[in-house]
Amino acid sequence: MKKKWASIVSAVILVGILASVAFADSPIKLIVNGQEIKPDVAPQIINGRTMIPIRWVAEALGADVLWDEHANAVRINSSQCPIYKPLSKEQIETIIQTQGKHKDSYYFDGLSYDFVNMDDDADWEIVAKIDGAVHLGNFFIFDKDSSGDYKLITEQEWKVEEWDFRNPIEIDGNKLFKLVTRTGGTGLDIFNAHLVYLKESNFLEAWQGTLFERSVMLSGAYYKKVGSYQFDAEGERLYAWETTCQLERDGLTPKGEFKTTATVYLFDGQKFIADKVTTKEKIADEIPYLGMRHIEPEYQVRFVENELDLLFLPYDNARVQRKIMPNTLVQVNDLVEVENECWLYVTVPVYDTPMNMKGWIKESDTVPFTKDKERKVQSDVTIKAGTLIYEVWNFADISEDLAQELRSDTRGRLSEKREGFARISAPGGWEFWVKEKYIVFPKAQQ
Ligand SMILES: [Ca+2]
Repeated sequence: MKKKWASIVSAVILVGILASVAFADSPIKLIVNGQEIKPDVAPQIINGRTMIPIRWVAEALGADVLWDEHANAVRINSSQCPIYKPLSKEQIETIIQTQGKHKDSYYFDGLSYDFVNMDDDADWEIVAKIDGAVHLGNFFIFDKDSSGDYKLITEQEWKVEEWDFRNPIEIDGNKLFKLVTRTGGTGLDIFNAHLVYLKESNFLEAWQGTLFERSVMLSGAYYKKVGSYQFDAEGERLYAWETTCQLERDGLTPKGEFKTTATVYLFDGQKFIADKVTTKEKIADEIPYLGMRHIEPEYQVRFVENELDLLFLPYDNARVQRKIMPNTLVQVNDLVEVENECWLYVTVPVYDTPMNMKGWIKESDTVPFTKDKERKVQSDVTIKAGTLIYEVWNFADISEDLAQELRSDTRGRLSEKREGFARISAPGGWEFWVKEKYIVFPKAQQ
């Protein structure tokens, strides 16, 4: 196996300072926000430029560093920039009042905001949302213009229930972010997923689909719709499906047949458009009948003991997303019955890129996560901050001189055990050894 961690350590950033030769003999200090950081590889001056191991800087700033093998790239992800908070809540309220459509009528008690770099320029945008009531809210994005002022580039009448700025989907050079909005009214409740992005300061929506919809508006015509989607980064395709069922008078109990539709979308450079040919001919052949009955799962996690394929859709021979490694604990998002077989829509721990981490597996290929399974878990285990770790690849190279304290709680896969030590494969291809007794295993509920 390739020493992936070595690539990370050797990935460096250039500090735009022409270092003086006079300092070359004494070690170069790395100070982040006033605190000295001691990286495993000391900063060095090479050709008059100061080179610093990037992991140490990025993690000190609260970001995750990932080694993306497919793209041959180092990815640094941060949901927020802890040092970059250029505006206070009051200042953001003022900007919203000045530029928003509704001026003084915003409910600022429900305001939350973040600074996110949604595109590829140097500036961080402000994303803000106001939770007004169950179905009411506002969503804003402000972009920094050339004079340094924040300018409103979109305002949506959206009640944003959930936003994820940490795991963008990259397509055609755009970073797509997922938002979940909630709309409805008396007797109607709808959750929609939106994939949005910024391009040249324009706010664009690449796709929108239903995640959940319940209608108890018209007597005798109650229904529930449950949907989801899956993204195929390699094929630049989006698979979406929706199941509708009628409900009894109690507005909860399903009755009658379930109707499921699946659609394939292709990215046309701006948005996802339904690929009618593929959908009609290919999917119709692939999924002659995909009647999914949704069941409320009685558990939140399941244990996968043997290697398993994570599939795009809940049927045998569906496209494979990735492999699930043995002894992995998976998060259960959904449970459906397809042709008398139970399928789970799960999230699996990943260590390469935060993509294609959701998919379908059969419930019968998993077992309940019980107390006796706790110590069998290989993915994920946690190593607590302050634990001594040894950042070497070979067990034989471990020495007390190399011991260093782990800087933050780290999750990873327990890949190998040797003489009381364990090798942990952490996100970003980062490998280190730790004494086995310091491994924190997940706890079973039962
Ligand atoms: Ca930006």
